[in-house]
Parts: sequence; C-alpha cells; structure tokens
Amino acid sequence: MARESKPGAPLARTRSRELFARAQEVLVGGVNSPVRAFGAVGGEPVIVERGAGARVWDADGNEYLDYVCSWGALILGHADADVVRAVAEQAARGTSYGMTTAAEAELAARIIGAFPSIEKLRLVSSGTEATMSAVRVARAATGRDLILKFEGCYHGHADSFLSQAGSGLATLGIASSPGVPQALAALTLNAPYNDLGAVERLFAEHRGSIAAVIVEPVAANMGVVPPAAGFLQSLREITSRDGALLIFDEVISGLRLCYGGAQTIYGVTPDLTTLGKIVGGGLPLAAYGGRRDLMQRLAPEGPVYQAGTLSGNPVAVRAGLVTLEKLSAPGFYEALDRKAAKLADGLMRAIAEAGVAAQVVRAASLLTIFFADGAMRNYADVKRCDTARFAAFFRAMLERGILLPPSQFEALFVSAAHSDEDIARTAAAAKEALLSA
Ligand code: KE4
Repeated sequence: MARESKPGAPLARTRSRELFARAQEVLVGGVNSPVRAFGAVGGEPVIVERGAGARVWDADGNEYLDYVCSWGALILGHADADVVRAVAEQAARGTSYGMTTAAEAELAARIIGAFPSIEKLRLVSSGTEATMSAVRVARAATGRDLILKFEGCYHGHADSFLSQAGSGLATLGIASSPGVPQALAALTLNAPYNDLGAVERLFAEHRGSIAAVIVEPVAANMGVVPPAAGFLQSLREITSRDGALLIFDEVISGLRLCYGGAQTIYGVTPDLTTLGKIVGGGLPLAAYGGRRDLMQRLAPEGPVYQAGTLSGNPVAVRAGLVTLEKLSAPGFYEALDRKAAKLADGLMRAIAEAGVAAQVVRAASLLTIFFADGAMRNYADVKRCDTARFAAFFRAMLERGILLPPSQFEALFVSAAHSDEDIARTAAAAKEALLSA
C-alpha cells in the first residue's frame, strides 16, 4: 500500500514504531550504523520496506522522495532494472565462490579506465576496508608510521581514522572513539581542511616521518566542503617533496562528481585512490588501487597482507559493472548535475524567501544545506551550524515526504531517478518547511 504523505500531516508510524522497538531488542541502538538511529534529528527512524527509483516506502506505506540513496551508492536510484536483472542472473549461478571470476577483472579494468592514476587495484567489501588497506600499503612502502588526515573528513571506522572525524562521529559529537589505543591514535595527525599552513607545519615538525596524507578531495562528511583553489595541488607538491604518499579517499566523490572522480576534475594524481558506494551499485563492494609499484607490495605479489572472504563478490561485481556501464553513457553526468543545480537553486530561493540563516553548498550532485551564514571552509566553520534548526527542518521535510540524510554533517545525493517534478516538489516543500520549522 503506497501512501504519499499529506504535506505537514503527521505520518502513520504504528508499524514502523513496532519494528524499531523489535530491532532495538536485538540490534545495538536498533541500527547497523549509528546515523540511522536519527539521534541528531529526533523523532523515530524511518524503517524502509522497499525502494524504487527516487523513492522509498516505510513499513507503514508512507512514501518518501529519497536523498540518502544508500549514502550515495544509488546514483541510478533504487532497484534499477538493469542492476536488478544482473544481480538476479548472477545469484542464480551462485553468490560467492571464494575463487576469481572473469567479471572481477572486467570491473577492475573498467575502474582503471575511469581513473588513470590507478594501474592496479584490489576489490574489497567496504570503504573502511579500502582506506585501512591503502594506509597499510602506504606505511609499508614508505617505512613510515604517521598519517595525516583532515578534521571533519571521514574515512570509515578503522582505528587510525577515528580522531576528529566527520560523518557519524561529527553527528554524535564523538571527538575520538574509546577502544583505540593511545599509541595508535598518536600516529594520526589532524589538520584543518583547506589549511595548507597547518599541513606545512606538520610536515616540518615530522619531516620524513609521515607515510601518507589521506584526504576526501571534495569533503562530504562534514557536509559538502569543496577544496579551496590550489589545496589539492599543494597537497600533491608537499607530499612528493617529503616522500610521503597522497591518498585520495574517493569513496563518495569517485564516480559521483564525474566518471573519473575529483582527481579528474582537479587534475591531481594521487598515489593511491579508494572507492566505494557507487562502484558496487548498492551492493557491498569497494576498491583501492593506484601506482603499480605500490600495489605490487600486496600479497601474493608482495608481503603486505590483506584478504577477504567476500572480496570481489560476483553478485556485487555484476551490480558494479552494470552501474559503471550506465554511468559511462554520454551525457549522464551533465543531466544529473543539471538536476542538482536546479535543486540547489530552488533551495537557495526557499532560504531567501524564508529569511533563514542558511546556505546551500553544492559539488556536482552532492549538496548540503548548512544552517549558518559565512564561509564553510573546514570543520570549525561547519560546527557553527544550528543543528537544532537543521533537525526541525529535517522533520518538517520528512512530514512532507522528503527524506534527507538525518544529519547536518552529511550530504544530499541526487540520483538519475529524481525527476524535474521531484526536484520542484522538494524545493516547494523546503520553502514550507523553512517557514514552519
Ligand atoms: P564504508 O565502510 O561505510 O563502506 O565506507 C567508509 C567511508 C570511507 N570514506 C568516505 C569518504 C566515506 O564517506 C565513507 C562512509 N560514508 C558514510 C556516510 N557519510 C557511511 C554511512 C554510515 O556510516 O552509515
């Protein structure tokens, strides 16, 4: 039973409430990833029963226009017919073999075709696996222990990345996670995003000791914060000069900003790249890769160890292959970005008409509505946002059948399945929500 929400009317949530109560008995917080508990926005979490195109339906049949899109993975939208067919066909031939398949090499070749900096790669099952493995390769290749990341960036939940991180840690206000040994945490340096002075100072202080800089080339885990002019180019120069490696964490930006990711747009060649989300077409698949001389250090060619039972999973690989095939079609990104630009314009008009201290920052089909004025250049800037105002806006949009990411420190994802009417409806709902919230 599909039931489109009446603008502003309280949604029927009985069944969802029951299901979440059940989930809370057996799953920590009732969720398998913290942000899904809606802790930062209040109200009861949405319990999704199905998705199709740009929409999801909850357990009570309420329909939502979805801007979470599985946190960016579903650039084609939910249940894309070609992806579903490919997944079903593969599943009927077996879901996992624990042996190499031809399709894995085909997907790797496609990824290499999209990202010229990647000469060789390894498929894994999550972005976290990709980033933690890339850092291991960097430490092995340089013989150095320190890594430098940026406040507000999120690279998954491996121990080395959980200080001053974005995404769920920013959402929950967790500066650093218990359970990470101090000796390990001390090996991670943090600098403000877009602050080259801080980077230079850390390299001067730790000359010859930093294995790698890992960066979201367009930050999206503190909300969308693009790199300042020259920031990425300078990171390339500074790391090369010191003999450190540059890792682009393109788990969000890769295949999202364009077919070749941020490195193609900004013309900066990292030593290693990590990919996730879109590359698996919504199934558990991620990848890391880069210079051949670095990747060849991995077992079985070299001694750096990394492995995975479901790495290169055939079903996920098929979903990834179909997705990349569709993304490489001429005009795909131009059409997607046009829609995202329309959405951003509509949201900015709504903010102006409502007279609210808020702004929209967009990078291609990624965008964030920041509830603060002034430049959003780094984590300190975005933490000025009125998160209570964001939460009220989130709930007002939800009542209008628009599901935004439940955190000020995340990004909205526009998919190819969002229609012009969906975009117009979202902007209209935003105007009402801003006036009501
Ligand atoms: P996963 O382990 O969640 O597949 O990927 C970790 C990761 C690595 N790098 C970047 C740039 C990422 O954005 C992520 C994961 N993104 C978050 C959303 N901002 C995942 C959503 C969640 O944690 O529930």
